[in-house]
Amino acid sequence: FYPSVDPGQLIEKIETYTHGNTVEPYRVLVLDDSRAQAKFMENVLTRAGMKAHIITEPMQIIRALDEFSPEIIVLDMYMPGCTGMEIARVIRQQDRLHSVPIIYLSAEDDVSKQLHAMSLGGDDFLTKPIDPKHLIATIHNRGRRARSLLALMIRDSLTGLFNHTHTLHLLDQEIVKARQRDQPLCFAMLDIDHFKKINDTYGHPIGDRVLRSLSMFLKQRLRKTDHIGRYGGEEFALILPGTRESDAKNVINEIRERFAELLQPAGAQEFNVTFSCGVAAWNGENAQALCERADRALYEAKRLGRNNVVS
Ligand code: GH3
Ligand code: MG
Ligand code: MG
Ligand code: MG
Repeated sequence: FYPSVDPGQLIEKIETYTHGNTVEPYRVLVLDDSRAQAKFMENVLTRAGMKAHIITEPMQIIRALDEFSPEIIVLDMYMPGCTGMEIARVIRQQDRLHSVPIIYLSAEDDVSKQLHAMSLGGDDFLTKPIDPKHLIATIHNRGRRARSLLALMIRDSLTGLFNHTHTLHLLDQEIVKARQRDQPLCFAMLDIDHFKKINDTYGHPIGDRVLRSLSMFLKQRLRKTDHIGRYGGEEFALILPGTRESDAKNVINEIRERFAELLQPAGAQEFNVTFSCGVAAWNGENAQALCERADRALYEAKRLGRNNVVS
């Protein structure tokens, strides 16, 4: 039933409103045991400007989730040895995949069975034969909402920097890359000096503005490939891929000196803010151990009198 319509024709129209601008293509994972259906899906998705990863055996799902890291998952219902429902249940058990939309695509037309499948973690139930326009529109809408939700989930709302959880996730990823590429990596923990006093003297809103001011400052001065996170209240984490310890220290010291010169306005008054920083060069250890070393270096920087960078 599938290739009765020429996908190319209708997809071109869809493209104009879904991918008119330069959005990263949605990564869509499709599991369907029918090779013909799989091929059809690949064709439809690719022509709609999406990145399709097609698998035809349920056993391949674990690896595909890991390596392809899909943003949307399309599941067939009936396959040898396994149902789409079972797959959905497994996916939903993983925190990391909690908000990834799951769309069933099946010939099953018994509504009670469809609802049962949805109750196990599916977001939509589409029936075959599917109109490609309908399929693409569903995937696109689900994908767009999942993306905007994710964007909120990984950022800190005050500064717009990555939040604590995502920063640690990025650190894990960068450690994997550094190992694969045999490249250096530095992690730095940065903490504003006497921040409590700033809040007490000028008020909490001014304190918040200092946090935003430092965030902007860091964003402007670090590389595109670096990651900046708000690790805690007035603590920031810097992940510097491809950077050696001495270079990291130099860059951060330069930022420290410049930031300390900035005058922070508070009504008719102005004041200066400094920070201390601990840097640790990755030496093959895991993320937790690396963080602990940076934290110890930060503690040392505070102990030595603040407004300095220690490795
Ligand atoms: P040190 O130099 O040793 O780091 O001293 P400190 O005062 O900076 O450190 P301390 O941990 O004693 O105080 C941190 C303060 O940061 C206390 C807390 O109220 C404040 N803080 C945490 N989060 C925020 C925030 O989002 N906004 C504001 N304005 N203040 C915050
Ligand atoms: Mg099937
Ligand atoms: Mg602190
Ligand atoms: Mg502090």
